Amino acid sequence: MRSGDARALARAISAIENRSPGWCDLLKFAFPYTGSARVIGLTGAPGAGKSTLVDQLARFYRKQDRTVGIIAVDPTSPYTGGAILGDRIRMQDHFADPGIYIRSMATRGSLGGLARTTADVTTILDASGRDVILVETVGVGQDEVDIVRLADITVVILVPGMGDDVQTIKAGIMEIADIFVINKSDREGAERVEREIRALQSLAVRNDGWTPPIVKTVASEGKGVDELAAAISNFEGYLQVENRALKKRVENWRDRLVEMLRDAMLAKARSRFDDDGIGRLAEEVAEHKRDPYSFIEEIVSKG
Ligand SMILES: Nc1nc2c(ncn2[C@@H]2O[C@H](COP(=O)(O)OP(=O)(O)OP(=O)(O)O)[C@@H](O)[C@H]2O)c(=O)[nH]1
Ligand SMILES: [Mg+2]
Repeated sequence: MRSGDARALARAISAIENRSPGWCDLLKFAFPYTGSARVIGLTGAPGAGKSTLVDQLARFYRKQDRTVGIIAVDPTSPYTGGAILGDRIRMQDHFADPGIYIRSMATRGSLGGLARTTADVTTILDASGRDVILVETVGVGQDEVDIVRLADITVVILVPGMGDDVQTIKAGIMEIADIFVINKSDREGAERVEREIRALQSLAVRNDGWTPPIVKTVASEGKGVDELAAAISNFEGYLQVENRALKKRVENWRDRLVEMLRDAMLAKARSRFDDDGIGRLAEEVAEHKRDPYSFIEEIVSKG
C-alpha cells in the first residue's frame, strides 16, 4: 500500500469502508505516514461540474508530475445514477495512468458514517504517498461542512442561473469557501453570481483576514483551470505563513476527535444492547415503568 500499488490501495480502502477486521490497525499503521498530502475539497450543487473540474485539476497536477488521489462521494439522490456512471466513464481516461487513483464512495452502506469514512480513506491515500488528494462532495447541508474538517483547502463551486442568487448562496457556503469557482461561465449570469459573492463578502469579513478569490471556469473546455490551480497555490502560500496550516489542522482535528470519540462511545454502549434490548427498554420508558434519565446515567457511568 505504501508503494502506491492500486490493488493494495483498493483492498485497504474496502476494508476500511466495510469495517472489516483489522481496519483500525490499518489506520494506526498508516497514520504516521500521513501529513504530506495536500487535501483539496470541492463541493457544490449536483451537476455544478465538480467531477469535470476534478478531472481537469488532476490533469494539471499530473503535468507537474504530482501524484493524485481522487475520492468522489456519490450523490445521495438515486436519480443521479446516470451522473455517477458518467463519472466513472469519464474518469476512466486516467486509468492507464498509475499516478492517478480514483475511488468512488457510496453514500449508503458506509458503516463508519460518510464523513468519517471519507476521512479514513484520505488517511490511506495520504499514507500511500499521493501528493494531492481531491475530494468531491455534493453540497447538501452537513456534507459541505464536513469536508472543511478534512480539507486543507475548500473550493466551493457555484454556477450561473441558480434562480434568485442571493437566496441560493447560503451563509454556510460563505464561511467554508477558501476559493470560489463560478463554473459554466459560458452561460449567462456568471457576472451576476460574482457580484453577489462580492456583496456578501463585503458584509462578512473572515476572521482570518483571507478574502476568498473568485475564479471563473468552463470546466468542460478546460478554461480557467490554470487560474484555479494558481488560486489554490496562492492559498497554499498563505497557509505557510504564521503556521496557519498547522492551526487549521488543529482545528480540524479538534472536531474530528470529538466525532470519533462519540462514534466509539456510542458503538461501545450499543454493543451492550441489541435492538430487542433497546426495544424492551423503550417500552418500559413509554409505559413509565422506568425513567430514561437514570437509565442513561447508569450506562454512561459504566464507562
Ligand atoms: N456548459 C457547461 N457545461 C459544463 C461545464 N462543466 C461541466 N459541464 C457539464 O455539466 C454536467 C455535469 O458535470 P459533472 O462534472 O458531472 O457535475 P458534478 O457536479 O460532478 O455532478 P454530480 O456529481 O452529479 O453532483 C456534465 O454534462 C458536464 O459536461 C461548463 O463549464 N459549462
Ligand atoms: Mg460528480
